[in-house]
Amino acid sequence: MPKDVSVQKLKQKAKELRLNIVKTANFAGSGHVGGSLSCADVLAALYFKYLNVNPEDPAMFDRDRFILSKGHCALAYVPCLAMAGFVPMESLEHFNHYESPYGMHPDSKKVRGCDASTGSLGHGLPMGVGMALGLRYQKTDAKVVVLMGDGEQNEGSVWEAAMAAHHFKLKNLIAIVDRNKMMIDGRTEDVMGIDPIDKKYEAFGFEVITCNGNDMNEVDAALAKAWSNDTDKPVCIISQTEKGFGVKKFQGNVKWHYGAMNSDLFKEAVADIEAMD
Ligand SMILES: Cc1ncc(C[n+]2csc(CCOP(=O)(O)OP(=O)(O)O)c2C)c(N)n1
Repeated sequence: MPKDVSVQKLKQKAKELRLNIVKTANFAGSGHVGGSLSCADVLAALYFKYLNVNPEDPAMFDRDRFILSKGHCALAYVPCLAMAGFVPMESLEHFNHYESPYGMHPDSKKVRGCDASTGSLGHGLPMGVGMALGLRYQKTDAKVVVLMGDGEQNEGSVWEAAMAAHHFKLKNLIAIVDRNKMMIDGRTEDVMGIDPIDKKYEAFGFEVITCNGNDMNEVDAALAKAWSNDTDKPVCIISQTEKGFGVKKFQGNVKWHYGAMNSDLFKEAVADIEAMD
């Protein structure tokens, strides 16, 4: 059951998360800022309204499961877990440092509240299918949410899992595609086109919802619809976003898939985010 949290509050959380993303990248010396900033709104809405998770009891039996399939965006995920109380805020200061438990990709054995180790793209949806089936056998109403990249859709294993999700009628599974239209080395439609991605998921038997993933009103409405899924199909949210959203120099700039900020750029990034609504 989603919590009663206003869109305004979720917007504040997303802004706070964006600030923590650039601060963490600054502590680490570099990071996947582009794809982390694009999915900040979805992560904030999930962790502060929708997911039934408990920082006091991260292994709670009937918790909802979240899988960051685009694992390189641990730069957004670990700060979000810190804000939600799963890991100490100070942990952000040694993100990706030597021997830190908080690496560039999340490790479920080291990061409190993390249910899946990810980083090799294309594995989150297959894991999510297994978890969703397991939860059904255990007769809980818990949901499994898998956040994928759009470049990640190039992995064949995503589509094998999508077929299985439909076959097993996994209505407790919510796949989210962060459709920021860019991957590591260019625009998705130049590297290996995925459009029409909504029609592809429809054809694979998903209930498809499209939203502007950088507009909290739309993110909230899309997640509300996904949470009250009354079909027997898995859900796929196509979250239309902009890579680097919130920082002018990063927005829509493929060079900022991954990078290191100098101190001037860091200050600019913080100022841009602070000026957001
Ligand atoms: C199997 C695999 N191949 C290659 C990589 C290297 N890699 C890291 S990020 C990335 C681009 C991913 O693009 P996308 O899924 O669109 O992520 P986003 O743009 O949201 O950061 C790639 C190819 C990887 N992590 N896993």
